[in-house]
Amino acid sequence: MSPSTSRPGAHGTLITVAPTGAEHSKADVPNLPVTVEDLVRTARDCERVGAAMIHLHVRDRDAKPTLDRGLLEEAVRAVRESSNLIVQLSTGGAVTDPEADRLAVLDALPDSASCSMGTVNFGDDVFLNRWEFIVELHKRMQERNIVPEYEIFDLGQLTTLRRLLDEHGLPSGGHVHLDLVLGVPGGMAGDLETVAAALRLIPDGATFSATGVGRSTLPVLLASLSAGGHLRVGMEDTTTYARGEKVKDNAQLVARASSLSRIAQRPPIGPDEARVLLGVAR
Ligand code: KMH
Ligand code: ZN
Repeated sequence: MSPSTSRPGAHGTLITVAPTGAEHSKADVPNLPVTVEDLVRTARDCERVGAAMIHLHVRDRDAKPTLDRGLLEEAVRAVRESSNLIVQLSTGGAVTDPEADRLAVLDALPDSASCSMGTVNFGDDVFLNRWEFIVELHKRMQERNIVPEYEIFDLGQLTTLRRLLDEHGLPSGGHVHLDLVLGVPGGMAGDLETVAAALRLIPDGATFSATGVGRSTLPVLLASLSAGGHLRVGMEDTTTYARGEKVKDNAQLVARASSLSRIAQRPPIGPDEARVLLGVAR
């Protein structure tokens, strides 16, 4: 099996920014964007330097992760109004979020949503994704015309993705895009060998991005670029820019990804080209 490099837009690099996540506390990472205003500023800044999609988790007034419907809708609306980025909501949430709340994220009608392909140890926690839950997420996204990004934390989850597509059909938009998340403690290792092993299991015609958590950020980024893959970067996954140097802001990570994409002769694609690549209608 081989991922697609012939699809429109695949000559360039889709850069997704994941600015916040659910794991870092504001106390530990004071420059983490947590308010809607922060997210709007981040979206604008990151679009300017090469991002085409934003993967959003939202926080409450106390900067704690939440799946509050009103806040999700507000964030989707605000980012759409202030940027042209494709808006992807996380259905992964935090490890403590119940399935019903994670499914209800889709009612905020983002352009895209993440859909994790299996259960994985997540540091000292467990990120639970039962088969029936995965199927329900997939079906609800089909019904609502939301384009999934399948999150892959371990190699076996690529087998689950194939089963999902075989048994329940293609996603909205008809194209399969997945994100390899490497380097989570408990998931697949963040190195070149593991990226290469994943490539063999990616469904024909699918596109992929890759994300390396923590110190695996750069090895995974470079491996993905060299394999014709796309990139996800951001403070959800990385808060250290270089040894002993904290990330300044998300745009700094996007700018670095853009520069390396240009060097690889696969420059960043804009949001409209990314919509064509992913089959996002809006
Ligand atoms: N926060 C993690 C438990 C996703 O956004 O879909 C799950 C996660 C994946 O971040
Ligand atoms: Zn996430």
